[in-house]
Amino acid sequence: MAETQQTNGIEVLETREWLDSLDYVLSQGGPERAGRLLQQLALHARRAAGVNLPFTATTPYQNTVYSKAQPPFPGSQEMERRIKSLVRWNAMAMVVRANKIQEGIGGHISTFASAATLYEVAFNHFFHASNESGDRDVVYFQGHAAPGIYARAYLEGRIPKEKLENFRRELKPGGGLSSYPHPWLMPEFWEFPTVSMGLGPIQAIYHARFIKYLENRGLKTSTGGKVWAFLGDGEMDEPESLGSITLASRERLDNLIFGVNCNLQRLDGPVRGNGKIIQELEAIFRGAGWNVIKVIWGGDWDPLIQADRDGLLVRRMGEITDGQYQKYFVESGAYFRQNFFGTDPRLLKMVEHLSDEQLARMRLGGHDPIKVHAAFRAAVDHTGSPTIVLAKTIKGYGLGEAGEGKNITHQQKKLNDDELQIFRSRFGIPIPDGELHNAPFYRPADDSAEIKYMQERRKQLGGYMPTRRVRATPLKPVPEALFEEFYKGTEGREASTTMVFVRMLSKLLRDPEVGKFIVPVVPDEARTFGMEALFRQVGIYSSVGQLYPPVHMDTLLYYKEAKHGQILEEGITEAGSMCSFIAAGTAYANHGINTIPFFIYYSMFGLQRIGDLIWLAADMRCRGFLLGGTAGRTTLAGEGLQHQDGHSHVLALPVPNLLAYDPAFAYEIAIIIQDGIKRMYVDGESIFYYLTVGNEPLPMPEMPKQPGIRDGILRGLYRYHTSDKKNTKLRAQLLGSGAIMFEVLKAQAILEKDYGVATDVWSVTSYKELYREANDCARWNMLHPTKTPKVPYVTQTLKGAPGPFIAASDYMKVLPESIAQWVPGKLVSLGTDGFGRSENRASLRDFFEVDAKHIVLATLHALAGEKSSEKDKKDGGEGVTAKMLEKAIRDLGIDPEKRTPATS
Ligand SMILES: Cc1ncc(C[n+]2csc(CCOP(=O)(O)OP(=O)(O)O)c2C)c(N)n1
Ligand SMILES: [Mg+2]
Repeated sequence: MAETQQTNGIEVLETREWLDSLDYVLSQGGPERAGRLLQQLALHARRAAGVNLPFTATTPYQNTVYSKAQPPFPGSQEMERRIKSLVRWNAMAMVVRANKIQEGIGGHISTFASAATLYEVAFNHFFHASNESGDRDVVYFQGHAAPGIYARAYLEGRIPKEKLENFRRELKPGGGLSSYPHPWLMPEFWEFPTVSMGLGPIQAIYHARFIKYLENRGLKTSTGGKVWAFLGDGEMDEPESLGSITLASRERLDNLIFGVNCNLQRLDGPVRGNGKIIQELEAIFRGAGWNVIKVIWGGDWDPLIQADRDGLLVRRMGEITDGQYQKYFVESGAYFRQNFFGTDPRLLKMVEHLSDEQLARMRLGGHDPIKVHAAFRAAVDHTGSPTIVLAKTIKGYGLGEAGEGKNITHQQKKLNDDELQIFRSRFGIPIPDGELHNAPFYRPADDSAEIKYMQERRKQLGGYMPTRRVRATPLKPVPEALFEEFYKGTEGREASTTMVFVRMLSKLLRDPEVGKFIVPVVPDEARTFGMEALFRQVGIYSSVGQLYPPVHMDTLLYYKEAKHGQILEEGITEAGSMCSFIAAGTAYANHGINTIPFFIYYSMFGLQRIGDLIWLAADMRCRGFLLGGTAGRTTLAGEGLQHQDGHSHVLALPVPNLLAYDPAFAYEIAIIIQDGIKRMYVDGESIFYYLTVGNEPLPMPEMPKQPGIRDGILRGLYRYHTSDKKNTKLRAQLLGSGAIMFEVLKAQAILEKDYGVATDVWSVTSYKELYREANDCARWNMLHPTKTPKVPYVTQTLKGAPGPFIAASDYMKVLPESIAQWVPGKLVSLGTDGFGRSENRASLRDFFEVDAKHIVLATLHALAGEKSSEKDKKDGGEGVTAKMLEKAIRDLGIDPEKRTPATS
């Protein structure tokens, strides 16, 4: 016992001596010198005696920026506090009023309440709408903090009071404000939809990377802008939040700053009740190579921390779980004293000069403008890696009993009169008691000191934020000559539609006008799509060029990485690739650059896997072309059920401004892409495209010379082939799409030759377009009963075509069925409902019943049900009878007892 004490005694002495020496080095050489010394010591210990220091991914639970190293605050703290209070009040009032007027309309008070200081410091000192080089910062605002952003815009005079009144009532006369950031709904205000959690952070990473891409390729000359992403600590649990963080460090994205509001709570309760979210995130991000800045304690704590020579306080801070910290927020100062400091008399002694009241009000770092400013300054000045600022705050800060730190706070939308009064008094809003009940908005006069101050700050920083603007001027249309070879077809040679597309892409890349704007994006699948020749032609983008001699350098197809490389070869990440697509497809607005992205991927891993990002792209008015490669449930042979896509066109239906095409022929692709570039980049429409392309080699025909074919291709339907057969009573119309068009053409030949059915063939390039237009007509007709009814394009086009309509595609039957009510006749749909199989194309098409023989059978069966056929039979004519059908089944070699593909 005595010996241990003695050992301890020596240890204490020894420790003290080392600490004194270190203090001396610190005072003489500063923190950097001390840091180097410590590194040398660690190295020496390891080399000399194999001392292995225990791995720690975290630093102690204290602020990263040492209080003595804080820069002076560059503004008037008092003025900024008053402005912040006004923003707080109006943000709260907006939600409370909206819910008083319309029960259940929703909104969030507590998210912004906890983040107000983070935003206000940034708005007054960091967010550049324009910097000296003409560059700008882009900011991803946390979706649920929207009321705070609106409240500030109201004070700036950018949003009138009437609109504030209509928060979440967008359909009110005069318009309202959308719940969350939606560029679709507020195209001059919001830039980035962020409310689907996790999509903000991943977008921000790829956006920051795309900015470097633009700069390295010489397309963007202004520099120095930062990408800020303000995020929730609960949000960091989304896989998309963390999934791409190593890209940011690998690419040394020092133009990227994450600000995580660590209020320790999410919707239901604590983010990490039994742990510490700040430490966990620090470990993750440090491990990934980010610069981590923690802002945990406010200035009130500085004297205590400085007096904590033995590290007792810091150790105690590190012991407490987040669940317990949250309890301190709602409990009294006495509880805090007893529970936190009461474990050690020395800790108690540290705070004996503070009253319970004072203890309860000790501010956290995220609520202290000086600490937040210091952290942001350090983040902005940091070079060589991305930065994450982890700021500790209290959820519902300022709401007091109405929610501060409580688990219900996220959902709090109403404050009673007492709570309003307390809030008003705490933040010093000059609204008299008598008027409080309705939580009125409050804005001081334009010439008040507060408004003048905030206007001046924004002027200094280049203007208001957020502001969305189309900054690019329209492109010229791509010359017709570029596409002409595709109108000619392949003269009997076989080519897949993927090959056709890649050839078109390669030509576009060479075009002197538009070439430099083309951004091919591919998630490690270029070889699958036969795109490897592009590696050499335009290079793969790499921010460092190519630091190694690539294999096969002597060949034409070597893996060429270059600083000015044009291809974004993203590796295996469809989500990341989609974010690059979005960054490129919105640069026309964000950076005034008309980049045209072409993102090609396995169609199965698109709308199904990253559908939420595609929805976001739509909201963001993103432009560009999504290419669902190796498409079609029966066209992609061998790959089986996790690869074979037969439903992406169904999943494309919900996205309002996404045009979806399933082209069969080279010339169709040419017409669609040419027109797409025009509509998006010349006419400036807020649309984007989805095209499926297959890998089955097929002879691409010449474009039929018929008037209106272009229009037909774009609108979704045109007649491809008219039967030569005259004088026959049996007539049918076949509708084909994508690779199944070639089965349709085979069926047409069989029907004519073996069954005497005169058969026309139609190419349906887009069921979605047909459905949308027909629906529009039907709606208009319902609303205008006295006017001449509009006839949908599909009805007009198919009018008078005799016989039943048989539609066959590589997609689900529901796709053609979506237009059935507008088809002037009986429609039978053949499609690929069900799980795919590993098989060859012929077997797959037999299994899914979309091959020529099933198309023939479906046609004969439909003819048998036709009125004319019934009549023929009565007349003893040549109508199709059940017996004939039975024979056809036999002759065609169809097994009537085979399993149903839809459910097997
Ligand atoms: C993908 C997704 N899932 C769920 C939600 C619903 N939701 C909205 S806010 C919220 C909690 C947010 O917590 P946190 O990220 O910590 O933000 P805080 O409000 O605490 O700042 C949840 C679950 C959402 N918006 N997006
Ligand atoms: Mg939170």
